[in-house]
Amino acid sequence: MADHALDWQARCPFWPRDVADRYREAGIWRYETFFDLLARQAGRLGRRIALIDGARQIGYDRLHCDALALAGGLSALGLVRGDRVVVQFPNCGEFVTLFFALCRLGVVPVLALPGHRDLELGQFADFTGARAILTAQEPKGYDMVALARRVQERVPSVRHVVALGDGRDATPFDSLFRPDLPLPAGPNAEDVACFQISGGTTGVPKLIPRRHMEYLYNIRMAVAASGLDGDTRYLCVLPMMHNFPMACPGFLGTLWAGGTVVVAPEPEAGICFDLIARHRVTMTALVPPLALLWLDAQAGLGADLSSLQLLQVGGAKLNPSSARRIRPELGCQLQQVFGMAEGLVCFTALTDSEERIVNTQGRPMSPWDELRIIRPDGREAAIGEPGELQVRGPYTIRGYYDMAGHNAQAFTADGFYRSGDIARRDADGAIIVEGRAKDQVNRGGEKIGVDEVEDLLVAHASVLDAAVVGRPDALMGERLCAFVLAAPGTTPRPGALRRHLAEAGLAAFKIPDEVIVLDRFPQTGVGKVNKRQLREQLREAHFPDPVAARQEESA
Ligand code: OOB
Repeated sequence: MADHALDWQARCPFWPRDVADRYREAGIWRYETFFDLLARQAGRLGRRIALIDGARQIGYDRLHCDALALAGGLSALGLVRGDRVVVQFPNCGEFVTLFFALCRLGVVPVLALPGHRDLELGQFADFTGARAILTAQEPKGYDMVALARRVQERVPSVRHVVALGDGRDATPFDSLFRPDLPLPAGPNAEDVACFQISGGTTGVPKLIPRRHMEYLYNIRMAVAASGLDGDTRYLCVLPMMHNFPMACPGFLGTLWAGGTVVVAPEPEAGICFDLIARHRVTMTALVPPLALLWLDAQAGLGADLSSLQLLQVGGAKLNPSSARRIRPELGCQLQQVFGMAEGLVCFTALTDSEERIVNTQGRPMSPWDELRIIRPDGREAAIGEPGELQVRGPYTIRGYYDMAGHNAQAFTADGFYRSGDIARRDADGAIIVEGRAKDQVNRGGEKIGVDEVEDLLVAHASVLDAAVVGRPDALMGERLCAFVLAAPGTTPRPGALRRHLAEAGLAAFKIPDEVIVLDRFPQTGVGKVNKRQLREQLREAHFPDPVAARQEESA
């Protein structure tokens, strides 16, 4: 294999040599890849069920054989160690097989979310020089293959579109299982295993390189923090490629512990409650809005959730009053999870008092995590005092892929990641998230960098200027609200602006829930748009609520 296939890894910042040596010597980073893990589990657990997807029950040995066979087919396509591919899959067992097959070859997936569209996929493919897009077509869903084809037309490096399901002219995923083919040597444990996507605060996508040895450490620690073992039956509800349901501890942690992953095709309470009862699911992970929907659904359904022992909630702040309802209404323990695709993950402990579980976002999962809270004046905060949370450690990246300029701002000179979260720590070291310093909206766990949306709005002929903010919302935590100024002689129409964003290829979850036209923006002392005042205006509610606004618009 040509060495230049791995050249791009030099653009993924690594830990300083002495720090890396310390992590290796302490046994934190071990020489193991994800595929080694699967091979080990297959040898140890044989036909024990690893995965349940619909009517299919797949044993560890079978998953291992399938991943090897799929690696054969991917290799026959010409994919080699170090190549990047964009993967956009719904929740299904095949995603697990694909992940391990890619890990076997050292082909690195950019893990796109199901909601990403032309704009995001194009950026990922272009930015990484991806060789293929692997996607899945559901019978009645959005045309994912057409999306992948449009991206392929624009990005010359993309040679193949592979599709699971009804792929028409794409290479059928099912044709890639080639157990007969010899495989080349696999990756090193310190190679990048996959790219997670950052929520983003700037217009460009930021790719988070996660490496085998540090991501496996992440998984081991998460498994310990949430008490998984061979009897765990984990229902995978959130999109499987996201760091939380993938590795914190998620489906990978479940396989690490020798348990069984049950795939939920949709997060809907009725569907998931059936799966929980049928497969005696013991734990799952949700974002706060889903937890609220499940609570309300259970009040009506009274489903049999007796097997469920642990519900993890994270991705956005869970308010204490909802947190308090989990145990009495769902009959299971709550574990708050505060994490980020860049690394750091905090959990409330299973042994914590109910008060701590309800009121804090837990403690860092590794004793090697270094956290500090920095006040606006640059000093380190005292206990209880809020400030920006900064972190470094053995599974927190030291920089995004190929972003030297941005990395210099997003990371401190001594290697701490500036999370952009405002938090405080209590006397026992637990984190309480108070807010956000970054210009990002957290819409029920889905992160939206507002710059990207503002830039696209301003590109519309009727918009002179745009300011996008979050509006507090009882269910979603925040919804996306765009304020716009009219270009001279025009009248911006909210519906037309939303269509404009969709036609630009923006993911649906980034399209503002409401668009409000103003005559002028409130300004700060230096003449910038005063977003705080815009948020306050929203809170004062002299604007119509989003549902009413939408009805007005469609009328
Ligand atoms: C998880 O990862 P990301 O990368 O989608 O988002 C990270 C950001 C954090 O910086 C914070 O702003 C917010 O999401 N967040 C929370 C939270 N968990 C995440 N804010 C308040 N309370 C929480 N419990 O969202 C993620 C990754 C791994 C595990 C769990 C969540």
